[in-house]
Amino acid sequence: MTALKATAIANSNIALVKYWGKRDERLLLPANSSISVTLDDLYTTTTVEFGGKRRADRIQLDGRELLGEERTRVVRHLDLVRKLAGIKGKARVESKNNFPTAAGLASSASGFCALSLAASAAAGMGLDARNLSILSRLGSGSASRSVYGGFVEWVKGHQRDGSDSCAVQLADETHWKDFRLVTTIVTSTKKKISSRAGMRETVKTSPLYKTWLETIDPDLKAIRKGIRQRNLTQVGEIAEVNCLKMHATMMTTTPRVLYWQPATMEVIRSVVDWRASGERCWFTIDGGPNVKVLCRAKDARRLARKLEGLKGVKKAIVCKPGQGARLSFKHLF
Ligand code: 2P0
Repeated sequence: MTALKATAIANSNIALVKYWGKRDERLLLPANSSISVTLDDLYTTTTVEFGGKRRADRIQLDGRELLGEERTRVVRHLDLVRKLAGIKGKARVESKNNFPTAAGLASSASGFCALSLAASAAAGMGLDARNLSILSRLGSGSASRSVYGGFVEWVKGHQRDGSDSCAVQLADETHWKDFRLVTTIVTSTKKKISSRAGMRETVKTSPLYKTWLETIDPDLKAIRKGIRQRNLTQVGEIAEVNCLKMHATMMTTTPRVLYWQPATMEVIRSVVDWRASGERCWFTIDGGPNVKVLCRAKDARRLARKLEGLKGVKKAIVCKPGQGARLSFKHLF
């Protein structure tokens, strides 16, 4: 068979109302809907080629051959694409992140979205955005949201087969030009507990999990309105409290899921103190130690410098709302 090749770029996304916990582990169906912003400056580029004379899939990330569990997840996703497309050829996959992998910067979101788009295009599938979101979700839940630019909701859906669990765009990347998210990096080492394992244990053992789910709908409703009205105070307040609720739920899991480092607390305290003295800034934290700070465009560079001055903060990256996943003609091999 002749080689079929495609390259895709997908940006990372950061949830403002978080996804934490599944109702179906196999189909990656979430227990709650979530809302995120797609970021312009953090992205994954992936080239997939099926066919040729390969006897096994060959998968590289940032020049390193994937092994073990990481490789298995990608091979399983390629198997799904091969099944849907009705093709058999083994694949060569090369993927490049422009940010540290597995450091709480949502690499699985951009990674599985780019893989889904590149692999489905290479296999000649030509998926629409809805089906691309569903395919991406089957690789990693948060990847379903990176299909779209701007502000995005992953609607949890109700069907048992997951056919209505996919992302929708709330507003594109031009809607809120003044919105910025400053990502701090306090560590770029790989975390010990994956989000997948952490959320599985949380659902099973955290006494707060039921309450977490009960408070999601009001948060979704308020943040949708805040995004529509470009109201940073409203979006910031909801995002900050939602993130603290998620972390409280994680921390009360057995065994505990504790991602924070001393520098995480240093940033949290500083953001709260700066706000008390008039700064317009709010924080959010994913499944990792790095803190993201929501603010206005005109304050972003100054806040990034202040954040870089804090103990334990290695770097602060200013991001705008970015675009959705797209194909590229610049193949990586
Ligand atoms: C989110 N996170 O909404 C939440 C907030 C981390 C904290 O989605 O098992 O890598 O592949 O569906 O998507 C991280 O979880 O987990 C995540 P799987 P995923 O962004």
